[in-house]
Amino acid sequence: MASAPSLKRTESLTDALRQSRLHMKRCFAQYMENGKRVMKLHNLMDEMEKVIDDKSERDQVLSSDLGFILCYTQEAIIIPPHVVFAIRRNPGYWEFAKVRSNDLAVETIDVTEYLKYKEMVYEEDWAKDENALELDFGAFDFSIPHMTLSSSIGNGVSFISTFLSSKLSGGNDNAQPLVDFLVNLNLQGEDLMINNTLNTTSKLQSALIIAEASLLTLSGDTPYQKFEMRFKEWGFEKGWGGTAEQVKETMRTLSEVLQAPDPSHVVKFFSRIPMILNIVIFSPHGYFGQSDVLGLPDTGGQVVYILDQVKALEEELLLRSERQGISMKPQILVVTRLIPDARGTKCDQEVEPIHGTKHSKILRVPFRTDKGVLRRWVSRFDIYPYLENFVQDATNKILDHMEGKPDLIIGNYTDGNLVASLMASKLGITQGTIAHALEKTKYEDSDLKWKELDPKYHFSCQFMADTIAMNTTDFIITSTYQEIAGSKDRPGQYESHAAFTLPGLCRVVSGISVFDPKFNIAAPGADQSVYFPYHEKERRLTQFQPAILEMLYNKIENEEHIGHLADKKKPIIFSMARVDVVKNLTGLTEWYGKNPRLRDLVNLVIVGGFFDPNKSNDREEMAEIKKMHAIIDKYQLKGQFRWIAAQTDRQRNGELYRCVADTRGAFVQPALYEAFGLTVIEAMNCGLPTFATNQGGPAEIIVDGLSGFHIDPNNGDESSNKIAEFFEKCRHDGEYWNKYSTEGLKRIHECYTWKIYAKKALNMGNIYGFWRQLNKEQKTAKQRYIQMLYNLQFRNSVKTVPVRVDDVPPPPPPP
Ligand code: UDP
Ligand code: LCN
Repeated sequence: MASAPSLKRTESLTDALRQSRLHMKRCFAQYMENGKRVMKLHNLMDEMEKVIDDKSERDQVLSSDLGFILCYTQEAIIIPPHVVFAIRRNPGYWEFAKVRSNDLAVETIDVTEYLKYKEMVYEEDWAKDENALELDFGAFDFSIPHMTLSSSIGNGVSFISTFLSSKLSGGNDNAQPLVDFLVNLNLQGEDLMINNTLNTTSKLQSALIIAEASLLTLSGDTPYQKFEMRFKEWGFEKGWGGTAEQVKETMRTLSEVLQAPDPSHVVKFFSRIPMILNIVIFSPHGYFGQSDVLGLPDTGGQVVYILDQVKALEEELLLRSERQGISMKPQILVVTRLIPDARGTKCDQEVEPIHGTKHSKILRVPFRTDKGVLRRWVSRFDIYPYLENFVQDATNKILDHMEGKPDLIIGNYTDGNLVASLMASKLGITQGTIAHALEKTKYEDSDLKWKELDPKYHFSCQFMADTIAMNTTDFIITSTYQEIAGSKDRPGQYESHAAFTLPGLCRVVSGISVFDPKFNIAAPGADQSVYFPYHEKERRLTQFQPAILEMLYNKIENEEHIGHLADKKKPIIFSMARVDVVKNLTGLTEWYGKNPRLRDLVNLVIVGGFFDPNKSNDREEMAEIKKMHAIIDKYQLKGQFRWIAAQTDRQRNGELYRCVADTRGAFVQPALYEAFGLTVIEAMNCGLPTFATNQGGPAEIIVDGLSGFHIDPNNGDESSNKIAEFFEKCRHDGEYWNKYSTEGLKRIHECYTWKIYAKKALNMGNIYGFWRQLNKEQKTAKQRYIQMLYNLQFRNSVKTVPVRVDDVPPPPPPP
């Protein structure tokens, strides 16, 4: 965990306490009153209110240095007579200080000591055990450069290319690792770029000069085959380009890198060389399919993301291989679980070509236990006992399908990232990870309370699997900055793994640093052939419109919709999500119910889940469904509100967003927390003005008041009034709605497209492919540590997860 170098630490806290000593003493005495515990900032404030009941006095205290420090306090641990503060003034930067309540003496402590205080609340004996297991992944990173600025977090490629450019400069010897790397470049058994003839920097530089001169005599479009033989004699292999012009540009870039490297040339060169053709993408859990799977347990945006990602990556790979002049075709395999009890989906098929691609497939491998193949679905929280066999079986199948090793392995979510780590380290392949959402920050104090939560969530496995994968992987793709390092007030999802503790199991004093250059932001897009603007009339999928209008407006209540919209002229505010607590569709419905102004201005339509709680096999979902029915009754919403069951047809959903835009309505994403929020960018792509939660990814997607609006899910009145104000303004100003529709689209085109994503992701694959070679020794040492941890600790945690047995025997084999 980084600590802020410029802060005066202890002195500033001591001074702060001195400023309002009397009040502070009372306050600290109050904190002591209920004994040892963990307090969040709002708890500290509430307790302060109890002892300083005069508001002006309280304001005075809060405007002092102490108030300033309190604002940055994330939590405090009360272990009488001490209050121990965790202070975070900037993303990634933490300080820890201990204050003695009776005399307000202050002492700065390190992260290990801080974690021990936290453990004291839950497991004092273990906290005091001098030999308790402590994990320190950072101990292996001494040779890896780290960023220092919070603003640089997530710009790994740019940081590494700057570092590489200085490492490669200063003489031929320094550039030799790049030459060695190019000599060894090989894809599917074919040597590329240069052969052993050009095995030193000076030989390569001279040959590049000769080759470039010869290229000047050729017209730019001369195919590589025309001069291939001559180039081979000089030591060049395929991969430089398909035409003389392309070859010249790649050679010129390399010459620049060898002469005086600068970061932009390093990035450009690595974006041009053929290092990746075959990619494996792991997403083992849930139902992974191309139709009828959304709405099934654990199956949401991750599936949408991966299918779109594959299309974009394949397109970019095809473009690149043509530009590189190589004839081999890329292949992407999405590897997931084969589920024999497929509930009408194709999840029981071993191989399925991916729509919209030429060479990509889904490969399904079943979970195998001692009792044979597991037929039923298992929750992502219970998946750990099956993963080792899955890796073995999947690896064999992948090697078979690809007729060799992949060039890049990408994992998704905890299970996929663990599996990717095991396979990538075994085969020595570049690895990337994607979390979508890390579970740790979703539940308060989930690390400290792991024992209580483990029977349901198996966090002892999940948090360790995540930490193992973060440390094994070569690079991490995130959708937003906040996913890594949060915001000013809220720590990021990865940041929460910087230091944490599972009392009784292990204390992670250094899990991952958000300043590690492996972090990169590459935001996903939405498929623009499905989600395109409402005003592109000639592209509109008119065939769906009658059914959509029926679904929105008819008065019938059935299995697909309940409620109805009496006034069809009103704009619609629309939301679509899985019906779980965090998505907060019930919250939105209640805000609407409570706000007569909003009800007067617009209708509300939500899409998600089923109406019959008994159809769900998820307790949380059942409760949300029941709550929704209660809200509809309580606020008498029928006539202004329509609830449509989960919709699985993406094409039709695209048209649905556009039909809502036709009403000059808006999309509302009210989640209590959203890791990224694909629906937000789907809506914006369709030109639908969007209001989205300020908790998580959407806060970054939308610039509040410019390309849409932020709403506070914890302040329903304020949020519903903000929406009402928008529609009031729209009533009076015909252009107001258009402005937000256009600005939303502009934001998408600038930052959130799959094209931008694919370029970034493949550049990462290449540059980190080289980086891992440069840091081989450090990587091997860390890998050994991880392997030991995996064997001695993680496997034991996995043993605590029950192995499922199918309730019904498998059907007899066909005669
Ligand atoms: N979705 C859908 N039908 C539904 C609900 C959601 O097709 O009834 C789609 C939605 O269009 C989006 C994805 O599921 O593509 C949800 O992704 P998001 O990132 O919003 O949330 P997640 O479910 O991944 O948490
Ligand atoms: C999971 C989530 O919770 C969403 O916020 C993301 O948009 C989705 O995955 C795709 O990454």
